[in-house]
Amino acid sequence: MKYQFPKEFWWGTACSAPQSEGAADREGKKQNILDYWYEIESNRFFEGVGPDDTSDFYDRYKEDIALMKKLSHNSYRLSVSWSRLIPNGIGEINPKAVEFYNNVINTMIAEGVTPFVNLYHFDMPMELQKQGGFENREFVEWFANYADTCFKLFGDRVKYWFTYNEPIVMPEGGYLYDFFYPNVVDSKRSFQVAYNIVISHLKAVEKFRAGGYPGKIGIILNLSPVYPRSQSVADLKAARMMDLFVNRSFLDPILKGEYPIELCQILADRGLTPVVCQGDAELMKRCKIDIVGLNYYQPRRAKLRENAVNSDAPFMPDHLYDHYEMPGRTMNPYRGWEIYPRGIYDMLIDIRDNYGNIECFISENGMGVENEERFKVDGVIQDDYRIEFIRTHLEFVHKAHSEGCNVVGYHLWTFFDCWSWMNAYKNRYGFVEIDRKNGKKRVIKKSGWWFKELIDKSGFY
Ligand code: BGP
Repeated sequence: MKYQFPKEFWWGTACSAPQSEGAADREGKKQNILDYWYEIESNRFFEGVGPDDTSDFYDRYKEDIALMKKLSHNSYRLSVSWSRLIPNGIGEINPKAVEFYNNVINTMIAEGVTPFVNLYHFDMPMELQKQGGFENREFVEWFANYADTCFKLFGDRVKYWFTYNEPIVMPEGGYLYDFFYPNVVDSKRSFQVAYNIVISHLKAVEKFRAGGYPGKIGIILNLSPVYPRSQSVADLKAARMMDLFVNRSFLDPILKGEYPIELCQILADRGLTPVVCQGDAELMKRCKIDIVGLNYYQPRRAKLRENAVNSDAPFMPDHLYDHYEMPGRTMNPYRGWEIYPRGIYDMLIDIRDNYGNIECFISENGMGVENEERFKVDGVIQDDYRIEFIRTHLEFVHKAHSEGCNVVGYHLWTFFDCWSWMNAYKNRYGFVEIDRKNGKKRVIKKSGWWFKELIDKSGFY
């Protein structure tokens, strides 16, 4: 075997509650921001498909978990829907939700699929959003209590917990660049949101430690190694700026216990420093995690800004750099993301060398493709491009592992085709097709079988 992985390596996939469960307004669940956003602006969602029309995991979890087992997966990351478990965000627990998550967790364990449970995947309960959501400092207590409720209810069986998936998406998408609800465009508010999320994560970790729950706790971060256009001082500086905002802004406070001084200075110079509370700095130093999940899809490339910033424009991080489109780069044209497998290696080396080689795993990696039905032969999608994508990335994961990176697993995004926010069902990512024309029938794609063989052999040639 040319690429042999350890026997105990985690193999599987990840998805989230809002993208897979469906049953958006059934059995006690109340609205989250996605349900609400869709209600008021369905035009922003591809072909008008909303969060009520997903993979129906709520009703079909048994069938789906059986399929995971069939494909030899030993782990799966799901998320708890906060607005299903605690419909108002705080207060009463929904017994139907407890029953559902208990059933899912128990079924997974019975099938030999270890549950990795994430607490927040972009789905703020609407009742909390109405009270300011992340912008309200009280949020940190709301989140910590929600996390503690989950630990108490499921912590006897769940051994891998994650506070957030891609926390940067909320300040970036929801408060800066208008690709997520609540569509605020305001850097000061965005930095406050980012800061409050970090503190809420720390408070949840504190609860986990205080409760003495067994298992590990971590967070899932989406990282993109940043490459400069050239070695010119100006391009290097642009890359450093981009890196500070897209990677270090969450990595450093969470893994090192402090923000990069340079980043603090940039915000201070512009009067954008978030409001902090007494004790926050100590909390940051104290509450360390056990494991970090790394989502990797694309690299980022930076160059010196080519155009001056309009002096009327309020500050945005991308005033400090420009995106660079490297000639000859390989693209996934459907998603508009560059494909650069070496980036996964550079990211892992960064964690090894600059973050104490903390235990980590690839928590998302994948390729969304539009109109996959055209690749069907005898009813099965022949997704050789996905196999190629995974294989080339895994070669670099293997290289990083053999060079001492503490990487313990690989999860593809995602198990079955799912609803992807504004892109809805445009791009398909799954090992398993959801045939929407035939009652959402599950059909394993070629890549699903290929990955099963890889897991069975703990590697590939
Ligand atoms: C990640 C998210 C996932 C998933 C994936 C694919 O950023 O954690 O929720 O959606 O990206 O991206 P998209 O759905 O935008 O194509």
